[in-house]
Amino acid sequence: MTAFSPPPPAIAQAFRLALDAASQLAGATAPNPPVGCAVLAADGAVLAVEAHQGAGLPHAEAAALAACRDRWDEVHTLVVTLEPCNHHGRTPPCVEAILASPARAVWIGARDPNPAVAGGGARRLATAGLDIAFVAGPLAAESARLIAPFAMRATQGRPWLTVKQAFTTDGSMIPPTGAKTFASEASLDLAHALRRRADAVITGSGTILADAPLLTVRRVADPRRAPRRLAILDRRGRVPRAYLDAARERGLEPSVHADIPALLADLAAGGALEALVEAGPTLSAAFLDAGLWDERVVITKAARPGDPDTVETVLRRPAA
Ligand code: AOF
Ligand code: ZN
Repeated sequence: MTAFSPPPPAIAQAFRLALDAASQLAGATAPNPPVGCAVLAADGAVLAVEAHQGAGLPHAEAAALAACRDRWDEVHTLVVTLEPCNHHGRTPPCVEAILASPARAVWIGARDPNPAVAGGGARRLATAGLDIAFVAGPLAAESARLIAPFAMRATQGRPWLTVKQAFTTDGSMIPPTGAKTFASEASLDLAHALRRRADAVITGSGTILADAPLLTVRRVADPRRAPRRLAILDRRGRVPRAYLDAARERGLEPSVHADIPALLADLAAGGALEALVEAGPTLSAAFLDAGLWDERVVITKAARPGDPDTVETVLRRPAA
């Protein structure tokens, strides 16, 4: 690669744009991963930034190149959060679109864990004479984190599991009498952002019987088009049909399961990449104790009214 064309800060800035564009679509693309792509001119000018909008729609690279039609001859470098695909799926291979463009270089954030792609896209582009580089450091880690749910389903056959819990400072998960939550406005925004990026919410019959939670995304914009799954662990068939019907009317797709492995297998088979466990203490502990979690988000209510809640996020295995 001609060392400074475009200059390294322009590449880093392009990764930032591509990662941010893709993150907006996390939770909307299943069973495909969220992917972002920026196209640069030789001097680093940004010609286009696009994200993959969902399965069956154009991949990020194809969309970004299509957005460069007016400045086609300036297309020089693609910066993409995921290795370009080299296979015919629901859409044609991105490597073909790249090879049909004037692009000479491609920067890649993460390798594609899809066995149908696995290294093939980067190799193919390199063989055709393009300069191919894999970004390193925090941008590589962010790119890997973005596709971690997709990789989890592809390699482990289960969705990425985020377990969200909220506690008072005395360690209780139970809200005061008459309230469904004790969380602050900021913590509620966070809870809805976590739901937005999930393809499924997992809860238990106890929580439903106690709170009848809505479990929809309301406080943040949600680009998702398909119904979000609501997977309920209910060994004894206690959840009333009326709750399931009302959930469907809210745009959710409820299902009832007798055990956790069956629930997870069903979600993965349905294409879910990420599931958010929003459950009471017993079911949350069941996931955590079985090692069935990838990310834990613990919200602790501030002791003094008006103070911000503390939020702790822990990844079980940090990305790359
Ligand atoms: C990319 N760019 O934006 C995405 C990729 O059925 P298809 O044609 O949509 O292909 C889906 C596979 O392509 C998916 O499993 C993953 O390996 C890759 N996703 N690849 O180059 C994209 N979304
Ligand atoms: Zn592709």
